[in-house]
Amino acid sequence: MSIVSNHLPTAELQALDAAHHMHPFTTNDELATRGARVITSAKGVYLRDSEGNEILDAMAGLWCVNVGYGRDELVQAATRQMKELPFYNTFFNTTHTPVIALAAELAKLAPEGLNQVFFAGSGSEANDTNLRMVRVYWAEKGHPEKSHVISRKNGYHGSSMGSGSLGGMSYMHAQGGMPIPGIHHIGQPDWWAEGGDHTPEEFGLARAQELEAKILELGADKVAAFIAEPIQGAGGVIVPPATYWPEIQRICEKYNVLIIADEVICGFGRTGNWFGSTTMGIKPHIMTIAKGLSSGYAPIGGSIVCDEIAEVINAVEFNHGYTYSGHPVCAAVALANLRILQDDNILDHVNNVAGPALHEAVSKLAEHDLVGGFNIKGMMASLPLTPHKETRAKFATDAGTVGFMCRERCFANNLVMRHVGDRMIISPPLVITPEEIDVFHSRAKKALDDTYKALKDADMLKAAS
Ligand code: PXG
Repeated sequence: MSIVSNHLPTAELQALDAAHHMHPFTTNDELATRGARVITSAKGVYLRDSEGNEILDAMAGLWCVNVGYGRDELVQAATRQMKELPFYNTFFNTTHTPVIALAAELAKLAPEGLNQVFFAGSGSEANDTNLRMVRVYWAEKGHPEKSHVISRKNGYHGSSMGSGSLGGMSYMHAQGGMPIPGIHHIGQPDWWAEGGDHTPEEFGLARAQELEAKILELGADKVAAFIAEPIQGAGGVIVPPATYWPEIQRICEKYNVLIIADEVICGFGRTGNWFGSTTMGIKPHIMTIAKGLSSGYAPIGGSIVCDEIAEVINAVEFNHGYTYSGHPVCAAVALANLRILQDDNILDHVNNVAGPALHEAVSKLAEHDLVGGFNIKGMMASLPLTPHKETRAKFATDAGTVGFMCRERCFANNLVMRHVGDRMIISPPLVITPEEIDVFHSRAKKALDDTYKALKDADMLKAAS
């Protein structure tokens, strides 16, 4: 076997990567000509690459490394569990202590009435579980036709056939036969991009009422559930207007439609509470969890299910599950991660220290000529880029061109900010300190200055007509 280690020159690692590794959501041929960035190690909020750069990770990996890199407690938990019981399944009438402890802890942390957990290996798998579970629930209640699910354009729920169909990403639907039948998408509450002359409150209400219109169009007796992220993440950190969620809640109650809150990004402290549902005042029947559940140290996801649904599902054999449902090592790591979040009072840190500091940094960045405003809740934020602040104008270039240019200049300044179209996204580890947020601010400011200059030089500061 060839030895591949961090000691190899970057170019050799890149060549091997290009020869054999197909990256997700990537034009691999294009990447092969540039070479992938090779990350070699990480500590706290900083990544190190194969060229020795120390990069501030303002995306917490992929919205997940909530407790930061290099937490020895998580390494110890995995090591202990690997030695004791590296794997056993949770099928065939068996269980094990890590999964028992994790399910019990999640029931304690979840909102009242959500007390049972079905485990999966990822957010995508968990949402596939949810799709089947709500359909089985209604079928068992004597309403098999109550099977349609309503979701939102530009929502993200995963990449499998089921979860990708629940998601509303048109570029995903364009490939491979998605969405599957029985899933319907309504408009998103993105006031900044789509609100026009409406106030945010009017717009939030109007977008929520699209749900009522869709339920009436399909027939309330056909609609099983509505699924949404409390705050859209991959869609661009879209914090809905205050009128949105109360109206959604009212509509779902009126028509007996279940609410699935996808907490994969919002969960575990990201919005300042254990769950985004609490922050946004949602009463969900099912919550999807993953990412921050283990701070990304081990792949684990799941569905936290309300008593009413659990009672029905538990009375039958639900023919569903994954080899790694409740994987003991992942469960042990998740449990240790939840302990860190509690022992280190990370929610307090988010609410009283890091959240306010990030708010200040982001609002200062929003003063930049290239930035049209900002969205923030807790430790997730976005900065929409615009050629004209006052009108929230879009760029004349294809959506994403300017965002990509800015992301590249972030990298050049040792900062990871992701772009969604022409919006810059910020979702750092929750443990980030005010001093590290200062570093974030100065690198982000420099990246914005560099982008602005490049746009000016190329005569690209033009609004779409
Ligand atoms: N729900 C939500 C809200 C997510 O953000 C998933 C489900 C799917 O989870 P898994 O573990 O199957 O990936 C996600 C994942 C991005 C990006 O570029 C975001 C996600 C995944 C990949 C990329 O912002 N979110």
